[in-house]
Amino acid sequence: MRAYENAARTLSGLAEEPQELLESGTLAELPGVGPGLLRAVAEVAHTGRLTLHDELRAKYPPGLLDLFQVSGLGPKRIRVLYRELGVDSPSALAAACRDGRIAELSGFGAKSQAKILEAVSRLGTYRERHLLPEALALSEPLMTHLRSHSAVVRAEVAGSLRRWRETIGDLDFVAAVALADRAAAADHFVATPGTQGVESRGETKVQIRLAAGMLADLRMVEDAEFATALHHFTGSKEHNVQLRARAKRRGLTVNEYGLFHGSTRISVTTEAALFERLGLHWIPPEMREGLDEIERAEQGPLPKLLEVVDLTGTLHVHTTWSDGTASLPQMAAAAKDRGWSYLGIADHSQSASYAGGLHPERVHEQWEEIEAWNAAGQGPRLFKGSEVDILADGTLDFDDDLLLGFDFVVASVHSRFKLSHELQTERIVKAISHPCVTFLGHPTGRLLLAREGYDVDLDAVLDAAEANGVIVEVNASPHRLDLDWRMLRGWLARGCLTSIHPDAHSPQGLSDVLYGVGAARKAGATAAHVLNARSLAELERHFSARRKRATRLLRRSRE
Ligand code: DGT
Ligand code: CA
Ligand code: CA
Ligand code: ZN
Repeated sequence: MRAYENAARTLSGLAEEPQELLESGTLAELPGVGPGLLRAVAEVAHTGRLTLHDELRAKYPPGLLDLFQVSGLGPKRIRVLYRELGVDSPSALAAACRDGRIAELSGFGAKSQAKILEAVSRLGTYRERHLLPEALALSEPLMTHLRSHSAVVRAEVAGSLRRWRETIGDLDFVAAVALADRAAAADHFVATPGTQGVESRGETKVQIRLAAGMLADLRMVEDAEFATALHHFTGSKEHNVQLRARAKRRGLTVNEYGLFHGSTRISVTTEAALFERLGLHWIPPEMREGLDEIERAEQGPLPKLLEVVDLTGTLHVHTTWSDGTASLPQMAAAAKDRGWSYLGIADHSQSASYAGGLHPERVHEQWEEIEAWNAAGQGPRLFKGSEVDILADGTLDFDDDLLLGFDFVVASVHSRFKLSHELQTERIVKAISHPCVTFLGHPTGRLLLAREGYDVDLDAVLDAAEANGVIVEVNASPHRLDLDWRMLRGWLARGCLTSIHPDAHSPQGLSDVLYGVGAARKAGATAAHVLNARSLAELERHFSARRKRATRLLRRSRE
């Protein structure tokens, strides 16, 4: 732990980006950075996460990590508290202080017990926003638990999670519970395993604190109010404001308590019925962002949005050939388990040495493995791809002859994030103008809640992608969700295609397509907008047409 902390401190004190330090080899020369840490930094720099860290997090209760924020507590004391007393969260710690159990521990005493209690009380463990996997992992057991109570007539997740926003502030739940049963239902809700404390509790509203400082709101309403309450707490606020204005124009009032004509309640038992009474077709929660969804739902039914089951396979996955944790056959088997008919392998290119990038000889060896797999015919069909680094000057990290041998190429930026707006734009535009590029990978390089995207003229990049027939991916890693759904709307409105890529580094990572589908749905994407919702034959046709075009263009430019 010390070693990791020291390395983090050293790194944060340096002016250069970790990627640059990795590439130049400077990182390996820094004091305290051995091969293990080097690998760890490379993994974090590239993927935004660390497998070891994920494994450790899975092994310990989530609240345990929050104990590190209690001033005066270090790893040694936390270990004693956890092992001896089962203290696994700040609230458990506070409870143990209050009943004097800390004072009895050897090495603690009454004085340090009092200090610890004070430190816990001062603790503001509220992290502002959370990534989707964390929000889902916390909401699912809560929802199941809530629905298991006999007084709960129906209950749904609302808020930004239901809208599949890329980051989540707090969780919102709406439940239909008769007035007389609310106290019992609230007792049941706050008793969900993992609850760290009750923030507030009224007759209809309960707020609890969960691991990682996440808050969850529960609203209890009459069943007759459920549809409008669910709609209200699903939001967004902007959507709600627009819907209210629409109701008003029609002489009606809508709020969380119901739909009214004067003081008369108009019965609506589902959200669909609410929309219908307001002259609208169904608006999926993902699209309720106060953009143009209400106008569109007035004109006719909204198109059927993309679903995970529409995906026929996926592209842009890594294997142990570069920085993945699973072998090529393991990744292929995992794709098959999902019922996918193809998988596009895209390990890193040669300059990405920090991510085990492949030199041309290794590329040829990998092609042999892929061809042998395909020849065996057990499926899924594997495509030979590469995630090719866009070098600082906008050239690609392999020569043209090698590039022409791939079925597809994802061009991505993994270095020089701090180039000026002009140079960054010029560099990416140049890269995706290369005829061998099939996809633009994670177009802005953002890591949600961790790193801003690079400073680039995204419109100019998208113009170039469109002009060159390059498909802009939705990188479905929940840390990225890049291209952002707001920009994706515009991209799809141009009539251009996207493709949902998990950027998976393990078999489990393939499930990340779920988040990419969420982002695509927010952008109004249907299956027709998405390359990997088409048949294997169509993908083969697309790749071979691109290769023919590239061959022609490259020959012409050589002449
Ligand atoms: P979050 O929690 O920041 O990720 O985002 P939300 O959308 O879940 O926001 P939250 O939890 O503050 O509120 C849940 C929903 O309640 C929100 O999407 C719309 C509705 N709501 C909250 N405040 C207002 C308001 O002032 N006016 C209107 N019309 N609706 C509101
Ligand atoms: Ca919320
Ligand atoms: Ca809320
Ligand atoms: Zn990448």
